[in-house]
Amino acid sequence: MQQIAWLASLVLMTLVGLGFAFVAINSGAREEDYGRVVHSAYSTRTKLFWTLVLVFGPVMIYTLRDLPYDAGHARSNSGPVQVVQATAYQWRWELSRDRVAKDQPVEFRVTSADVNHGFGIYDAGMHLVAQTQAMPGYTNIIRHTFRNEGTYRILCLEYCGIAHHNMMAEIKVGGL
Ligand SMILES: [Cu+2]
Repeated sequence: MQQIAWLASLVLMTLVGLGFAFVAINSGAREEDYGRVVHSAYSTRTKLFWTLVLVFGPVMIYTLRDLPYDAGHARSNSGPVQVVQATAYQWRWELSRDRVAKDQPVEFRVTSADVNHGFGIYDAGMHLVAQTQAMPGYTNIIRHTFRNEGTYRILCLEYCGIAHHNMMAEIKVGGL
């Protein structure tokens, strides 16, 4: 996915660069019939606008479906929701429970007692499975259904001071 995003950015940056180069090279030329140029520029602009709407509208709707916020909600029929209250401190996590069952939705209610932190859940292979921000005065909710047993780690994703790297907690997923 990162690779695709990078390639797409590269192609688009090249196109923008070529556009600038085209304008720079042709900036010396004088156009007599200004009205004709205005007309064709406006019609190009209209076409470009609708092309962008038609291309990026569906892309936006398609990619928004990947947002995790409501994922557990939609599947909450697959079992009772297990609630984990998570509070961030400089520099530790406080979890209301450290064991949850697999294949049942877990609702993490994440907040902070001091500064902003990032709440990231990693699997045994250190792949990020879900994340949200831990903010003082707010409770951010993420729902995640663990499909694999094992020990997951919670790491802070936002630099929060000198011992930021020590902010680690474990949560065990298995049969309860
Ligand atoms: Cu941190």
